[in-house]
Amino acid sequence: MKSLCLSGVQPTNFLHVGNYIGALKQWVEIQHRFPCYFCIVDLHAITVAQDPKQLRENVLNTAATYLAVGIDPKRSHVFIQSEVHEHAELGWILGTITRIAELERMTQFKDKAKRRADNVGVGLFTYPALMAADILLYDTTVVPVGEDQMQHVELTRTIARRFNTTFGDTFVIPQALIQKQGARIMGLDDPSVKMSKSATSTMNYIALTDDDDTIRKKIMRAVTDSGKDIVYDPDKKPAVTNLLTIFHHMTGRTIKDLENEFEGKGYGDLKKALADAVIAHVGPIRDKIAEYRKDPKELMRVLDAGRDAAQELATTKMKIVRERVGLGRA
Ligand code: ATP
Ligand code: LTN
Repeated sequence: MKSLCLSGVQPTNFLHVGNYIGALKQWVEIQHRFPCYFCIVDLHAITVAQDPKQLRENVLNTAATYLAVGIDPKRSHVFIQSEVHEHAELGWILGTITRIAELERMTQFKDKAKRRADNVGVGLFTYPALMAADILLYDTTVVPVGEDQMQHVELTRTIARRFNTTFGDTFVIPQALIQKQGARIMGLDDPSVKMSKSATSTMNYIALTDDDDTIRKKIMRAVTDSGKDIVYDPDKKPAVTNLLTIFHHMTGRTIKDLENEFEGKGYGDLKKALADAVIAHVGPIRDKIAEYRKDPKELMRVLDAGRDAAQELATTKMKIVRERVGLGRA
């Protein structure tokens, strides 16, 4: 079976180092091994209210970010989910074989629904069926994501198997690809919750577009643990563990090496060095994002080519799906 990689990010805000470490950094490596499709999932973004003008800005910022971190459009296809209509169509079909009880178990739904109790749209609930469509439409074998998406990929596998059993072998069963360290970067202001684009405080995350001063300020103000040892211990030292994990991903240095360097030193020393490391790594990415946004011609060209490549596979797959399910006329 041919390997194919697909993943996506919601254009709900500027991407942050959690998105980068948990997802995008893996994409950059994977594109040298498999054909890759990276989408900007705007249909998912509207499962919570978005300002229409801002959404379009966010779509382009997200595309610019993909390229700025090193997604190579000569190797990988970058496209906007809503521009390939088959995503919505297959999402609907898969929704008809997805069980309410399965969707009720999704922790992302439970978290997001809790935060806006009086304003939960049906789309937020059926979100995983659309994500399954994104993945299954392309015979995806590998889905590189952060840990929070594991449950959605598991459900995608269940839905694919159910469809195959009911209608005949149609979909490839995909697999999530999750990093060992860094699959769940925590908030700088609260190491008990994941770093998130939609966090209420901007102190929660380091955006890939933050300027040097902002990066330094956010890191220097990051919450730390009691005690003063700088050791990797997710249970006893969640905040320091998070800072060490980010440090590891920004520099490639091992956690052991970092623990040795900071033995006998204070949290302030760790934070100063981490701020330097993040600025050195994120600075060039930020500058490239700005370049792509200033001259959108290249971005448009990449998104057009990506859409056309995705459309070709999506058209072929949906023809089979319609036939298997018995939709329309022969
Ligand atoms: P939102 O807050 O709008 O839901 P988000 O910041 O959680 O957004 P997504 O668009 O949902 O980001 O996720 C994009 C990718 O980044 C996914 O693969 C997701 O698993 C990964 N990701 C998101 N947050 C983190 C994190 N804190 N640590 C590691 N990976 C993450
Ligand atoms: N739910 C994902 C975004 C997403 C996705 C996908 C990721 C939508 N469709 C397909 C991988 C493959 C999230 O990051 N919140």
